[in-house]
Amino acid sequence: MVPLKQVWPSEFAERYRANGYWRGETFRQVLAARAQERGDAVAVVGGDQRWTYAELLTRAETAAAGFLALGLKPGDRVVVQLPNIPEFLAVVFGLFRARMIPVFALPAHRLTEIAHFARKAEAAAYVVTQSHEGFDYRDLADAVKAEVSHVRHAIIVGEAGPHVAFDSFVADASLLPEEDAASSDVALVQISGGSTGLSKLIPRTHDDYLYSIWASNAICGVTADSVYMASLPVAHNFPMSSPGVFGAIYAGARVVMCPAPDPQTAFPLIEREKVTITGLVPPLALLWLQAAPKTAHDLSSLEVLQVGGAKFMPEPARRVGPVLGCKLQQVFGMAEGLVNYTRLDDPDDIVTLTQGRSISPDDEVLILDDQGNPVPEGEPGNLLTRGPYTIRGYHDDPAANARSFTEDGFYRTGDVVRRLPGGYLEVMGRATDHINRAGEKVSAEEVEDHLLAHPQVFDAAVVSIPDKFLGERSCAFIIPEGEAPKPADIKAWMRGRDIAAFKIPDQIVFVDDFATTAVGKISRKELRAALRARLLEDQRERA
Ligand code: OOB
Repeated sequence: MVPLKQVWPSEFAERYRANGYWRGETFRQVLAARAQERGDAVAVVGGDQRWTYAELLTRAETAAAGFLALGLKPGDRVVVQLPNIPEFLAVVFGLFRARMIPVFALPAHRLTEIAHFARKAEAAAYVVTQSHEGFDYRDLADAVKAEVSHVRHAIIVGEAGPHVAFDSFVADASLLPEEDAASSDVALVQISGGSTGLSKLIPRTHDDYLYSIWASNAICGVTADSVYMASLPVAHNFPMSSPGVFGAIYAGARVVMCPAPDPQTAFPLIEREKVTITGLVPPLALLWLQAAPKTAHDLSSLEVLQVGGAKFMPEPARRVGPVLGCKLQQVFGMAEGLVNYTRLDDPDDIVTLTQGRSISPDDEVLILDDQGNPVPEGEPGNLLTRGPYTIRGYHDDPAANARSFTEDGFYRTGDVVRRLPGGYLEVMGRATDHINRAGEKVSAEEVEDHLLAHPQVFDAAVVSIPDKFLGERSCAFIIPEGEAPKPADIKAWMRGRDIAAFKIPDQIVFVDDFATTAVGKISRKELRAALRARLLEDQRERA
């Protein structure tokens, strides 16, 4: 197995420790400590379940024993694909307790993506729920096991069919490893938004991830009295750690698992559980702003609404306070590390016009032109970063690492930003070709690759176009091979590729060729830019 590690040069690691960011804690210790201090406090609520911290610890230990009893070993990687249910925490803290490493997939992912994560992580097991939003994950589990031979076990939360039932796990303290992980070990694996091709694996250590979590608690006002509701899919870095469900657990607060982010589902839960803080992507924030004036539910407990994952425009940003009666906090983060927040006591203009500033005094933020020179303050440039919770490399991917990291360890975010006084950043857009569809990151190359597999597609280029509701949507330009098929047929065929639905092009345009200049070969990046410009031009003409 390729070892999973994340290593900072020793002078950096020493500084991050000396400055008190890396505390030498592990996730196992965090839950054990909370269960000791606040055993009777409610840790998590979801469906008809309410577990105290003591109960969560017991359930995590039972899960750990169950994984070990199956023959899984400390160090094994386990793909976890669960929706917002309390069992998510039992599974994940169970894996931490057994010194196994969760690899987080989103509920929307399908066979193509899961098989890729499982292969790349050399996973030994896969944990899913029986079904969610009409999709039966047990069939997916069959397919993953058939396709990836080292995935030996599928563990199902719910009716297991031929697989292992999570409910069948029995407590057995004698199986649990005595020795804890080192805090510098990899605790978990996040998935990149994938700006080029397939998603990359992001190994995060106990030290670095926990730092981002407790420092986020301080910035976001999360304490033992908070009630954090996970509205977005909990496996995503934002609701997981910014400060998210892990922040809530770190603080000894209460987590509310919201099964779906729409106002009809979320508003009653806010009222019932007296939720104080939650996070949304911009399109959902628009829905909440629309629904709030008409709702009969009492939302007055809500103190902070975080919005991030994609750019939140100033106009709706200004409406959050008056309409929802809470503070807006903009969050600009990435699974690779760096997270920026507007602060709760920032003036309105900062909160509505910027995407915040970074967490740590030791976050190094560079804004460079295309030649690599710093741009003057206030001018847009490419954002690069390095710091105590930003990775130095993806797992087992030298080519991606050479592209995405500088020699001195800065991560090239691919975002174009400008820096305002006080270190606040305004996100202007992306330099690279991905589509930020309502916070879901879609790689143009990955979608093109699928399209090229279609027998009637000669060539394809996928671009983002602005969308009032989603922020961006995807448009595929296709040169057909022979007669052009119907766009609906292409979409239906894409659905058959077993990929997340958010990757299916929203719009398909057939063209005769891609030639834009007489110069001959042009880069796909330029090609996409030219096609995108043409599409926007057409739209303007029609308007
Ligand atoms: C979060 O993480 P990822 O890994 O899904 O996506 C990161 C990318 C950023 O590089 C940027 O392009 C975009 O998402 N993004 C934003 C944004 N927040 C993220 N673009 C504009 N404005 C924002 N507020 O999306 C993520 C991770 C942790 C916390 C929050 C978001």
